[in-house]
Amino acid sequence: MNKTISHIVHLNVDSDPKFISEEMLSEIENLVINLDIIIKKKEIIKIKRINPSTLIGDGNLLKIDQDIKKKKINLLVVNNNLTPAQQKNLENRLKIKVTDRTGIILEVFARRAKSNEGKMQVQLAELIYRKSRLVRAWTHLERQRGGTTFIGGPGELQIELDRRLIQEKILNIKKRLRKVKRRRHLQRNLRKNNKFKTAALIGYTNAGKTLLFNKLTKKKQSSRSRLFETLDTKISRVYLGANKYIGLIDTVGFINNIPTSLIESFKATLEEVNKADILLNIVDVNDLNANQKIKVTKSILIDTGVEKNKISEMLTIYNKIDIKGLKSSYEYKKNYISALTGEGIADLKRILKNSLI
Ligand SMILES: Nc1nc2c(ncn2[C@@H]2O[C@H](COP(=O)(O)OP(=O)(O)OP(=O)(O)O)[C@@H](O)[C@H]2O)c(=O)[nH]1
Ligand SMILES: [Mg+2]
Repeated sequence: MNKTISHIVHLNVDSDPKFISEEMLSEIENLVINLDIIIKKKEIIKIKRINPSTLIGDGNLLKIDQDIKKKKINLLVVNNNLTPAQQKNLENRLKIKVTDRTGIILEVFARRAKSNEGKMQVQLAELIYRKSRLVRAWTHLERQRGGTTFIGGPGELQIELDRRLIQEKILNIKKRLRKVKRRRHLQRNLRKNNKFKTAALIGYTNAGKTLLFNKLTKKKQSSRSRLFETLDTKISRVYLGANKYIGLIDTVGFINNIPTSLIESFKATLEEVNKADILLNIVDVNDLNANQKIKVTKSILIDTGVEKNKISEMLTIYNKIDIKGLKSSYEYKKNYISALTGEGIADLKRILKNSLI
């Protein structure tokens, strides 16, 4: 079977918010590797102005074209968002499949989705993406492996779904998701009757939310160094001492430039977050982009309809203090923990107890 061999480009536009480009490149690299795609070349291209028709300017495209031929590359990944026209122009020009950041993120989500609800939400996001762009879908011979429609495999067949059909499917999934929402609502009411307060772990993907959830609840949810390991929401009790409990919620992680179709579709999952009494923003303390990621997290919360005061009262928890041996510099700081070694967890429980009860 022919492999997908890719070239990854991250465009650093002068006017971009100041995310560190190298980190952004390694983030997309990580996602692409997770899709079993070979990376033959990766580069950061600095540009002053974007080219409206292809995003990437002529000079750079020429070089990319040469590489494609030399290295037998069959997929160009652009770590920015492309308009449908730009995507089409690039494909026509380079004669290979081109995908953007949204395409890659949707594909990763599709592979990770396990529960019915997760699958429905990802499917909805894909349909919204496809409908708004009317891009041609690439049927995937690897569908059985959980892949979907955004990256071409071998022998792929290009099809275009009728817009009406897409719309029908969208309505159908939305209806099914509304049922999930009603069920959640009932469950929440039950919890309320039990006088359970809830705290939601939120934040950038890979920050350590699930490991912390496991530590606090003694559960064994899958926590791995893979972006978007968690897609479904889980809730479990945590004992805080003195006969006090809270419900702790673990949920899907966030990412910069998250596709709007995903935010739209994950509203059922994220509702749990909206209704939580307190939000804990888990941040990897070693992350060079930590501050940018905190901003991203806040803006996604706003987009998903979380109340402003809940966001301003959100607690930021710095995780992974065990890495780099910086323990002593965090020793007396509040909100600094290691979900791995358990440092700071007792303090965190105290903070939760005080703020919730
Ligand atoms: N060294 C160290 N590693 C940690 C710590 N917390 C989490 N990790 C690791 O970081 C990786 C990501 O952890 P997860 O718990 O899956 O992260 P997450 O925030 O749930 O990620 P998503 O589900 O993708 O949103 C895993 O490999 C964890 O073992 C920590 O305190 N110290
Ligand atoms: Mg997780």
